[in-house]
Amino acid sequence: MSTLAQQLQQMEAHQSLFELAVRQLTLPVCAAFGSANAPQAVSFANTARVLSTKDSDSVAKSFPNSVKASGNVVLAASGTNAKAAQGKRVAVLFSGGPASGGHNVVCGIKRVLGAGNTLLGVKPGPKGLLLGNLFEITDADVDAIINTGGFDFLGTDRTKIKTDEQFAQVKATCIKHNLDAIVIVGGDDSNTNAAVLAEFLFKGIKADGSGVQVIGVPKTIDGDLQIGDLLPISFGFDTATKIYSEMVGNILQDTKSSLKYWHFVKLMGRSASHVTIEVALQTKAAVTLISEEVAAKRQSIAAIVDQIAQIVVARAAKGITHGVVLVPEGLIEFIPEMNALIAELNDALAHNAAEFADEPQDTKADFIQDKLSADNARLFASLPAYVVRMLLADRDSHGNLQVSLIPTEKLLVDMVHARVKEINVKVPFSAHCHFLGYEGRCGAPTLFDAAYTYNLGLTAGSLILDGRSGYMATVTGLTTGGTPQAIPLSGLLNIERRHGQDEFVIEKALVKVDSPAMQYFAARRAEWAASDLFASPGPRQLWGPAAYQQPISVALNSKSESLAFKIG
Ligand code: FBP
Repeated sequence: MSTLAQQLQQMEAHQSLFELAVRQLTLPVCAAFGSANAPQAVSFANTARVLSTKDSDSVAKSFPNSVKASGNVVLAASGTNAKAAQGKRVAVLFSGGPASGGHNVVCGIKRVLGAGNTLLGVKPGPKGLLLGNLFEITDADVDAIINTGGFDFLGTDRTKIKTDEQFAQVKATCIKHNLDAIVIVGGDDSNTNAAVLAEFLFKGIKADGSGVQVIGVPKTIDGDLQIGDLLPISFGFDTATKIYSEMVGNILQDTKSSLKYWHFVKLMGRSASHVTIEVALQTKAAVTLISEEVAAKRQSIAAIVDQIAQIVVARAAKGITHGVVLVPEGLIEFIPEMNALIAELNDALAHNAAEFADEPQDTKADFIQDKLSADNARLFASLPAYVVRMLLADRDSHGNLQVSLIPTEKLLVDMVHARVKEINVKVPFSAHCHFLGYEGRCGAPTLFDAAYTYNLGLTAGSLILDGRSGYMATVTGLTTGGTPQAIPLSGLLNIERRHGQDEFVIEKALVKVDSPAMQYFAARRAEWAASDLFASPGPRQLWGPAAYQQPISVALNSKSESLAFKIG
């Protein structure tokens, strides 16, 4: 019999009671893979669906090998692959921000490759591929990481592979490790990277003239990698939004208990408001802002602030002096006047970089304000110092404003406070700010993400054993058992102007203001604002009646009959 101290020490290093239990969870697999305990590789055949974008002709010229091989046709599993390749050496890497379920992608690939092939992990992310930092993943690794994390097993980074030198480094890594295939687990930009690499590595890489296959896997908590029914959602979104919803639900419970606070909660998600609308649908908070709607209605900051203040005042008249306001991370950039200001600021900072750098700290704002047009200068001057500071901060490696650093929630609190007092000085308004982001990206996956990612891994591994390259693995029919499919990456590429030049990119999917999820939300929000109808979704469940839930926005948008998902 061990002492409590000994038992506690045994729980260190990922051996908590929870982690021990989730490792034992058997994950359902699509019928195509056969039994859950010994999934088999599937082969793929063309479907009738051909993908195209406005730039398909240019894509065909720049990605000739990929387009010729796939014809931009979607593939679907066509049965067990009796001729699955053997002896393949496959590398897998994570790219971009972390998302729950990444470990299960690795586990799915490893299980379907079986003992006849080798899986190598790349650390960390695309940078690890350039450095040639690879190691062999074992069955014991799979047993340790399944249903846990996070991306901590391999780490991740945001290196964009674009220069000739970087392509040469990738080629050298492929040769050094005798790779046959690479799986890139990432978002829209990382899957664009996968498309570019697939074309570059298509042939002539190895001594016998053959190439290295590249397969993408769709991840991002932002939910902005969606392709209709072919890809209703990226993995990681469900876990992140369920974690945020639990926290917002807890805050809502607190508001109705302490009866005196408004909480302004900014939610991660970069530009798109998918995360925010999902948390709104889960929790029914009093006020939720959707960036895409703000842009569509061309709302000014003053209009947004007035809208919130009127709700605060109306609730106070009914004796409700508390509530929650959900704010999407990227809101600032969608407010037309702020967007115009940011665009002019970006130009002014770029054109006056040297003088701006030499300017003393306390006159930098005045210096740049003088370079702005009258309207933008007026708006800039009206902003509080903490927002101005972030607007003038260094841009990220892609030249973008770091929106997550801008305390939009604090700006709204200050402005709403002032507006409420203008409307009725007697209305109490005491507020707290929160930013929910990093705490949702690496929690143990929900059952939806755990099962989805495991099946995405089985699909990605099967595509490799079927000799495919230049596809993104997907699993469709998530409420009817699941079907492994493959989306030709070249069929998704558009040309966009980025950093002053034309680039092939996979378009970010923003919230559609006429989508079923948005329509449902718009039909309910007045009632959620008028009285406390909130729900507390509670912690995510891996067993029991609440475990089998897909995201509400996904269920609405895909016209599901219930929230339940069904794989297998
Ligand atoms: P990905 O699109 O790469 O999955 O990143 C998602 C995200 O979590 C965004 O929601 C957020 O704006 C950003 O990453 C934060 O980036 P970082 O991890 O570099 O701080």
